Parts: sequence; structure tokens; C-alpha cells
Amino acid sequence: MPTRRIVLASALAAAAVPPVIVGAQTSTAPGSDKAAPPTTVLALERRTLAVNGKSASVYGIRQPDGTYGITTEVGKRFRVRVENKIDKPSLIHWHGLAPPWQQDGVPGISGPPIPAGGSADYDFPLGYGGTFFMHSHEGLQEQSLMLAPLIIHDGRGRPARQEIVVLLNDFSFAPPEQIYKGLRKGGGMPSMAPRGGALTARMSGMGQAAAAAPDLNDVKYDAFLANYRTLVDPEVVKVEPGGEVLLRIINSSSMSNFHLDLGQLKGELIAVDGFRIVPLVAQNFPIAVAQRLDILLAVPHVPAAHPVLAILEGERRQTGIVLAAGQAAIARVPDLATTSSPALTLDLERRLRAAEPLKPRTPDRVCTLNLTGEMAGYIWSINNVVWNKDVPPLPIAEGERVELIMINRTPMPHPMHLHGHQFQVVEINGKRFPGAVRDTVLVPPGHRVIVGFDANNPGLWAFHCHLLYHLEAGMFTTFKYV
Ligand SMILES: [Cu+2]
Repeated sequence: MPTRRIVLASALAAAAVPPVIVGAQTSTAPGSDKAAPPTTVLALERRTLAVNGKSASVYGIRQPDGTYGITTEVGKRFRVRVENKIDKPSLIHWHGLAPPWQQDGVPGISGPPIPAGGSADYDFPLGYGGTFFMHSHEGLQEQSLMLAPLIIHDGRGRPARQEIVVLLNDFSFAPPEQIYKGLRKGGGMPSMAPRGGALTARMSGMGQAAAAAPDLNDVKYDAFLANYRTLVDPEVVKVEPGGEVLLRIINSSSMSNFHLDLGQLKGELIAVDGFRIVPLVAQNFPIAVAQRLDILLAVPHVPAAHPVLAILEGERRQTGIVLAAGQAAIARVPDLATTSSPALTLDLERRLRAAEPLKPRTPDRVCTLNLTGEMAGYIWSINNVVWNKDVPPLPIAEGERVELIMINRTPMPHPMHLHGHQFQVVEINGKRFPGAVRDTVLVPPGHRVIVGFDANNPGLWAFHCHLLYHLEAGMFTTFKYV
């Protein structure tokens, strides 16, 4: 098969130049920067992962030395070549970054996917630091772990001695296509057996305001992973007694919201979704799908093992890593918490305050986005429109302050993500406040959440629920200002 390369035009050379597909012999696209070859190569590949002693075929995004994802620095350029070594087209989205829109990695929106055996070059400036991640936006690949951390250092907070990235994932031995088919049919597949039969009945009231208990965890997963491992054999990270660590928690699950539980330790939350907040101390932090938490942790002086756990919302199932301070015995951590956790709420969200809020400004444009759905057939939508390529983009204009009113009219929580921008949470259920700047916000059932953002990165941008099967089923739309 001839190797093809999609060369994405350099942002420096010309911000609005669309990607150019060229043959393998031509290594440089018109207008790209010939003097600047990519510095980092990321291979999209198949790999085998052992989960609780059973092996599974999953995807991975790795550098030639085996490193998953990228760690880089603010001020550098994001100069990356993605090599597609799987047997299907793929395209990687840089979640939380603000690249030129053609480099955002959403097939059919930002550009075409990279064909099997092909590669794509990316080059754009990194204007801010933080904890981000990368994942495929093609098909159901992210469900099979086509994802990795993307860390941009900016010397944030106090100089922690040690940084620990914790990648959280839900995992099923069933292929995602089978899980999705089961959801569309209203259950009945083994992976969802405990919940399947009740799906239609439970959701018959959908479309009206959600009453009573929220509906959580559509898919019954086989395992929950922290850095690709379960609590049967968790990652144990050596830490210095009396030292300080920076935890970078990434919820790259497909469908699972968690409560991050620090046990006896208190953590200082300093950033959400990469963006700094006024620091806040707690032992327990909600983290919805696609969100990130930066937490500073003072390690006690006494030698001890400190589990850092993520408990599935509404359930007892948990995953995590263990911090080992000094010569401490490491006890087995059960994969069930002692009690069921509650559903995620916005109690913490209401208390978050951006360290650098948006300048107060009357919005130039307000978009109302009803989060809607139909459980019969597992159809999810925005303003009752199921996404397809003929849905016109929502128009906005460069320079505008835009506010998005998200009203969840379904019984399920939806973590809503905007590409290419950061937004500030400015209102929850009618109460205005200068909340966190972030890229993904949870809208629980029956809630009304307003976010504001500045239209400062022209292009065609995706906006969607980050529960991956909701996204696949149509809870997706676009904004356009080009
Ligand atoms: Cu959703």
C-alpha cells in the first residue's frame, strides 16, 4: 500500500491554509516550514494489555522509546508527527489545546482521518500549560484506549518535588462495537446484562425534566484502570516522606465519572482541566469524563502507603495507585469501596474560582443548548437534533463573548466539551458566579449550567457530550466562525 502523508499546514506559515494531502515522496506541503522537522513522533498502534490476568487487544499512542503521550513545555511549539500504524484510518484530537482548527483532529470537521499506514504533521504554538490528554476522535477507537497523557509544564504552583500522572480508564473485554450495538438495542448484551432489561422502562420519561435519582453508568465495565492497571496489581509510586507531589489526574474513561479519594490525606486542588483555580483543600474531588485535576499533596513524614483511589459514581467499584512513602508495608487495596459513592454533584464546581477569570463582559451572543435524548434506541441529541454531517454549524463571530446555556433534559449526567477554547463556568441553576475556566463541564440531570467563552480562535469547532457512546449516538454539534 502506498504510504500517504497528510501535511497539516504550519500555523506560523498561514493559519487558514487547509491540510494538504500529498504523496509519500513529497515531504513538505506548500507553505509549511521546511527548516522545522517534527521533534516528536507518536505511533498509533495495537498492543496487548493484561487486565486482571486476561489479555486484551487495545490501542496505544507511543513515542519510539515507549513513552505514552507527550510531556512538553509551555512556549515550545507542538511539533508532532503522528504515524498511523493500525489497519484503520485514525485521527488524534489534542484535548484541551487550542490549535488552528484544521489541526484539532476531528475527522470530517477538522480534516480527513490519517489513512492506515499514513502520517500527519502538526505544528502550532503552546500558549499555556496544564494537564491535557490526546485521544482518537475516529470511530470507537478511544473506547479501546487510543489515548494518552499530554502534559505541558509551566512551573505551576509551588515546585513540587515529584509529578505523578494518573490516567483513569474504564475497560471492557467486549469490543466497543458490540457494546454500542447492545445499547442501541436497549440492552441484552453480556456487558450490560445487569441493567439491560430496565433501560426502556427507566428512560420512558426522558425529554421531561429528570426527576428522582439520576441514571448512571449505562455500560457495566469489566474493570477500571489507573495507569492501565487494576487494584489487583496497582502501580506503586515511591514518594519522599515529608515531600510534596503534584498529582495530575486525567479521567480518560469512555463513560465513567469518579470521585477521587485521597483517604486520610488532604490535597490542594490547584487547577481543573489544566487551568488554575484559587487553591482549594479537600480529601475528595469529583472528576467527570474528560476532566482533569491538578492536586498538590504533602506526603506525611511517617513511612506509610497512601492509596489514591477513584471510586465510580453511584457504586463501590474503584481503581487507583499507591504512593509508598519510605519503608511501608503495602496492603492490598480492595477493588470495592466500603460504601457506594453518591452521584457526582456540582457542589465543588460552585466553589471553584478561576485564578484568571474572563474579563466581565455582557455576552454578544447566547446559545441555548438543550441536552436531549431518547433512550428507546439510545438516541442522544442537542436541541432534539441528532448529529449528522448535514446539521448546520451554530454561527458565532470572531471577537464575540459567547455564552452557552446548557439545560439537561435527560435523566443522565453529560460532561460537555468545547474544542479549541476554554470556557468559564458562570452560572449554575440561576446562580451567577465567576467559576473555573475549563474545557469540560458536567451538566447533571435537570441542571442548567452556563459557560462563557471568547471567540478568539476562528474555525469550525466541535462541541459534544464526552460520554463516548452519547457522542457516537448524536449528542454533538459544531460552532463556526471562519
Ligand atoms: Cu451525554
